[in-house]
Amino acid sequence: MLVPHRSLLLIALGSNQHWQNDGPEAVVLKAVRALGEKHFDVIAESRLFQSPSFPLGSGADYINGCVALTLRQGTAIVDVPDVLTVLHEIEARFGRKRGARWASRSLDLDLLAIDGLIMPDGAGYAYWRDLPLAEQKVQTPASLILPHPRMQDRAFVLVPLAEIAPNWCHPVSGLTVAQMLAALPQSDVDEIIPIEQATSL
Ligand code: A4P
Ligand code: MG
Repeated sequence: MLVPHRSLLLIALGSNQHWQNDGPEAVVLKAVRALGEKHFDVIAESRLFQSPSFPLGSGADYINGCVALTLRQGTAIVDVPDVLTVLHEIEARFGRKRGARWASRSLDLDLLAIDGLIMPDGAGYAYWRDLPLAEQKVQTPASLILPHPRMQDRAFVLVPLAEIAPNWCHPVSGLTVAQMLAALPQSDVDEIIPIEQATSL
């Protein structure tokens, strides 16, 4: 499937490991620059936030942020799966090694949404969204799932996303980002601290 003309891409960034001389905050900032280098125009950037790793005790605190992108004119990206290929290339440049699900990582780039696209289809999306927690730890999708099947569950995604796209509407639930965030337990949201207020890593 072709990336629809002028579509808005929402990306979540996360890091909880150093890469070379850079800590998680510098890695995320450099990754935003890398996204804007060639294939994408960066339309909006959230602040960065610090939070405990999920599941609790699975590693060091994370730095998270979100960006909104559009495809740059003339980019070689044409098909939707090409977007994920480019994100994986950028992750690899910053030392990402794929280990166990939710293992610590120097850079995670999740494609949250491309406009209101649902991929592979309604049933395929619902399978990944409804996967029990124990299965989520061991099963990994082989192809692109859109919207990202866990975005509605994650305060570390929705808090930064609400800064740049509060009115984006989930094509399956019909909820906006602001509504998904309001549906989370306050205790989850309270753990997501803007880095200027957090103790340094
Ligand atoms: N894949 C399919 N659809 C997508 C999509 N929309 N975006 C495939 C990105 N990737 C997608 O992803 C596993 C496979 O899913 C890939 O091969 C890709 O082709 P991954 O990035 O290797 O695995 P992951 O990051 O461990 O899984 P996932 O589902 O992205 O998990 P999360 O929710 O990102 O969890 N705690 C805090 N505080 N902050 C964090 O950022 N991140 C995680 C990772 C755990 N705990 C965290 C944080
Ligand atoms: Mg990921």
